[in-house]
Amino acid sequence: MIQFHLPAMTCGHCASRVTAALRAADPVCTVSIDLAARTVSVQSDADVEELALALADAGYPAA
Ligand SMILES: [Cu+2]
Repeated sequence: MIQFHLPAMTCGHCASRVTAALRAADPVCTVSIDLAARTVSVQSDADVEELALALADAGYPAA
């Protein structure tokens, strides 16, 4: 389980963009979002770096 804190993730629209970015990096990952805490938990065999890069590219850099 990998967890990222994404300060830019503020609403449901952001949450779906974050999910889409992670799915693009790893189609079979499991994504769980806590909007209030602005965190996303990802279950994935992909590289943490790769997931972080996908998030940053989508406009949601990890803090
Ligand atoms: Cu938003």
